[in-house]
Amino acid sequence: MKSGFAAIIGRANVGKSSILNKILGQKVAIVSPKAQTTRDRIVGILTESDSQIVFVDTPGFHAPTNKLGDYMMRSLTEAVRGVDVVVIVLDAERGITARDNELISKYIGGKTPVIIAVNKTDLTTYEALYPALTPLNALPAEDVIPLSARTGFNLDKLTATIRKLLPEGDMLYPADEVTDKSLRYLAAETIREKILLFVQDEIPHGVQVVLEEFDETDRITNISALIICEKNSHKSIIIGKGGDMLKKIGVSARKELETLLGKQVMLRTFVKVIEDWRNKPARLSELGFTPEKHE
Ligand SMILES: Nc1nc2c(ncn2[C@@H]2O[C@H](COP(=O)(O)OP(=O)(O)O)[C@@H](O)[C@H]2O)c(=O)[nH]1
Ligand SMILES: [Mg+2]
Repeated sequence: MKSGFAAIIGRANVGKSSILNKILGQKVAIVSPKAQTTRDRIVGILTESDSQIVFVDTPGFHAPTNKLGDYMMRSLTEAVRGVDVVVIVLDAERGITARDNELISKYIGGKTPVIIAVNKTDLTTYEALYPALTPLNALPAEDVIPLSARTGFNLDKLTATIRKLLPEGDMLYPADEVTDKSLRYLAAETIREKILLFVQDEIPHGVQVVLEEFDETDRITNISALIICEKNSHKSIIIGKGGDMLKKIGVSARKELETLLGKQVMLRTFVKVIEDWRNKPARLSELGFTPEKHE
């Protein structure tokens, strides 16, 4: 039996969470076209007959502009500490940026083996990708793997390469566990994902969703969600004309939650303003970003 931890890191939007979800065949991390969708480390567990890979999904590597960003970068650093393998994800379509190179030079050549995963190959051609792979192949990485979270291309190669690098050991989590996050957490995140998808511009970056009620019975789950945003003007946009936007968010989230929970969901949403919460340490910890976790 082999078991161990593999951290998935990379700049925003390269598809870290998508790769994890596709490998697990289950959505444990929300995904969106906007940067900084993932705010915390999320564990996803792949158990097979002779191995257990514990993936650690992380926030995108960026230069923080507020205290939430500081928290996210601390969470990234912590997530990488002590893992057996680091997977650096790059974006095949966008190419290698200065930010990618920063991460590469930070982690490659250290004591933890690094795999470079070049994601989104479905958006490019071999001819276009090949020149970008050449310099990567010269790096002291365990392997450079072109792959696609969308189509699933080469994800088996990624897991096989990780497996080879893991130490011998017993399972670290129960075999039937897929994530360290609760259904309650996944439910709140599902609602936040719909806000990231439907609400324009920068507004969703200042949104956090808190569940005030999560009450599961045999037939139905009652959920009350508080959507926190930073300004009154944002609140009006999230609610929309005649409540249209909030309704759209609610309907879309409810459908997904019914699939996740396998039963009917009664979802009620409320919007509340907490000015500049992303810069207030007390508010951050109230909203689930607890600094204690990173001591
Ligand atoms: N075409 C394509 N899009 C992808 C792929 N992987 C992720 N995406 C998209 O890229 C965006 C960012 O994905 P996400 O997983 O949230 O990236 P993260 O910020 O690195 O976790 C989303 O819109 C995804 O649907 C892929 O392999 N192919
Ligand atoms: Mg993510």
